[in-house]
Amino acid sequence: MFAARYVPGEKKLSLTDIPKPRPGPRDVLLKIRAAGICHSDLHVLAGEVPYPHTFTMGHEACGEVVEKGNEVSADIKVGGLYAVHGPNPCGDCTYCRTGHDNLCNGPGRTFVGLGQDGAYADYLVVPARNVVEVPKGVSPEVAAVATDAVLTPYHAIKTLGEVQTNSKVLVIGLGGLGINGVQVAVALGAKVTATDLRESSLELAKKFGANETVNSKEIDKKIKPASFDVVIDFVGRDSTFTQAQTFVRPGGTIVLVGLGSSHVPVISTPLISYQVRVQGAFWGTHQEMHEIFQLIDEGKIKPQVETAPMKDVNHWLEELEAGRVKSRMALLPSQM
Ligand code: FEH
Ligand code: ZN
Repeated sequence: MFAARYVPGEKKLSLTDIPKPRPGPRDVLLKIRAAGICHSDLHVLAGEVPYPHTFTMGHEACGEVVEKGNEVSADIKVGGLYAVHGPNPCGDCTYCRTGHDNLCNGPGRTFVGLGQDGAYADYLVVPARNVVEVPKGVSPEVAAVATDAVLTPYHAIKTLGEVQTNSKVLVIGLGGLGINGVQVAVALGAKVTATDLRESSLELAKKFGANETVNSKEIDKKIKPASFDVVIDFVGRDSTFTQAQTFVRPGGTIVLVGLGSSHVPVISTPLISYQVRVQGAFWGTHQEMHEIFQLIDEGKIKPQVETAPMKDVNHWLEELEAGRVKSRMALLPSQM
């Protein structure tokens, strides 16, 4: 079968033909229908995460179950469309058993497509416990990107930011995750201000229900400091994290999602004297996967997705790196 494989030290994925995998007793074999691309792929290809071995990339997966192991529940239907929970939790460790399976520290556990074979391929084997059925009205490409580009902002805003009706929320950065973050916050009943450098992104945020939009270049002139309950930084650079500290209220929360740089500056005195909480956010849980698909099925979150042939994965990763992918990109296998 076709597979786009990470090879240590190489800056492009190797397009190869490898044997089709077989499911173990508790696994399902998915025929991939769509795979989302993500900046995390770029960090790996840049050597920032030094995986020592080769694997098929693609951590945003959606596919049709074509075979299941003999111990897999009857709930999983052959022929059904399923999305993969990329953190690939073990189900047994303390984190998994206490509702934090995105932080699973099971022995040898790696992420689907990041450290073990993922979805840039015709087929993928995953544990049956780590798939969620896709509602009938949701397309494979929307489901694939949702496993990260909706799940991550949802976890950051609802669970970690504890955003609720009338919360005052500032969303910094309206890329593939931030624009969905606006929709999540709106769906939770928050009063949402959205900021980015790109006017087109501000217009999209307005369309998705942001109460206010402001260009990042003008935010210091137009927005009252220390006035938001929750600020989510989807960029993670010095400038945006500094903005987050300027606009969060005393006793408020900053949720850091963006991996724009390896370090961000903390301005100690206001952080301490205002007792601001800074919260890192990582991906999301299996339970939250069910919740986001409910919101997507209800039309409350509309992920913007472009599609392209999977065989062109290296081209689209270059386009992503160059900032030319407008929303989120899902790759479709050739055997469609
Ligand atoms: C995945 C693995 C490691 C860091 C960040 C990510 C994100 O793509 C998940 O949201
Ligand atoms: Zn675990």
